[in-house]
Amino acid sequence: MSLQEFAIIESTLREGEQFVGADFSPDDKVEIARALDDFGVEYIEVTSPCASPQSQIDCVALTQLDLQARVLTHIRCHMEDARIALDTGVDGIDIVIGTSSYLREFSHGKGIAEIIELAEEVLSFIRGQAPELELRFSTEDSFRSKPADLLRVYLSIDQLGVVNRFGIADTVGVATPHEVFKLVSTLRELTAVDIEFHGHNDTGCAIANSYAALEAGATHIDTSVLGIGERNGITPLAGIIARLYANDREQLKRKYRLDQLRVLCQLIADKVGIAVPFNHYITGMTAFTHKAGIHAKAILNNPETYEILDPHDFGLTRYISIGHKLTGWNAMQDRASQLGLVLDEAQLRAVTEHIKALADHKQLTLDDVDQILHQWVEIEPKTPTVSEPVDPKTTSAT
Ligand code: HCA
Ligand code: CU
Repeated sequence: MSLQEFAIIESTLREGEQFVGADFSPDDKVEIARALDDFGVEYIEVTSPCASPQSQIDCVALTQLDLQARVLTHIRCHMEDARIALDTGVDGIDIVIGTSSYLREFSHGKGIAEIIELAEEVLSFIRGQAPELELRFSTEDSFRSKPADLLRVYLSIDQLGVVNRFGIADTVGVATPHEVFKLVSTLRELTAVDIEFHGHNDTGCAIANSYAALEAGATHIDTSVLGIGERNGITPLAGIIARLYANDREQLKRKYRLDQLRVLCQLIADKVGIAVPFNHYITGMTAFTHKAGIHAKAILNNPETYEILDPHDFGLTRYISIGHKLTGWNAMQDRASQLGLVLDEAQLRAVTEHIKALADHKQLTLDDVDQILHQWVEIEPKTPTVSEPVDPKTTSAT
């Protein structure tokens, strides 16, 4: 059901600030929030106002930008944090507390009963102060928590009737899609409130896990641009967009301004001092590059043969790489026609063989290929055909 109706909680300004290279200035945050809003994410999650004095000022400033997106902040399950967050004017508060034995023992030191008690106190307090606020409660390290503990916590809090949403967090990136599907399905049966999934990418499953969460009935997915966050980060925005587009492209085109994705990735890459990875979903340099002759031929006949994503929907174009030994004459024909050169099939096959042989010994640039094509037209006159008599004066100067 949730694949039909889901929302993105974009956490570049919260989880993303936990990326080692991120140090967003107040102006950066405004610029990023506006860019995310232009793209059309439903929520923007920002760093806790308790993190530092400037974080508090920035959090308030972001709530005053008049964005379409709802602004959420993220706090510990803590009365003082709750008071400070309530004063910021955010649309919603995301609360988290660790439930795994690791975090109970080595982080906050509380048992399950204490966690429930504290959560009830904090959540009821917030709800009493702000009846309209969107309130989410999440367990941290959900997948290394005992299932019985998790359910005890969620069910107790559900009975209070004060939260809009439960969160499940794969804090260390250990979960598999199957495990995510199982846990979200169980929770889906037990509660009527929305369900959010937050997945780290340590073992490369973040996108698949987020998708599995939606398949199991989750309603909200956390992302960050380029996936930035603690360690190697969380579900990358472009990655889950690609996955969801492959499921229902019209829905994605309606919901988001897909042509803004590249700008967004470049903006964040610049701000945190990295390049957009070459193989990043949709926006990486090679995401729409085709190489082998067999692929190129089919792509030229019908791009859907080797593309599940249409680059034009993202304001991008495909590129067919031709200066290499795997090239084919169909790709060469396409390049020749882009250059306004007319070569017949025999010429194209011959020039392709020539280029393959050259590429066995050195790397060729597109300029090299173009030059060879131009020269080929001059030195290898087109084969005469009956319908097109050859005028020796014009064949070499096409
Ligand atoms: C962290 C906490 C968190 C919280 C996720 C959430 C995680 O920074 O370690 O509140 O949904 O990964 O558990 O990001
Ligand atoms: Cu996280």
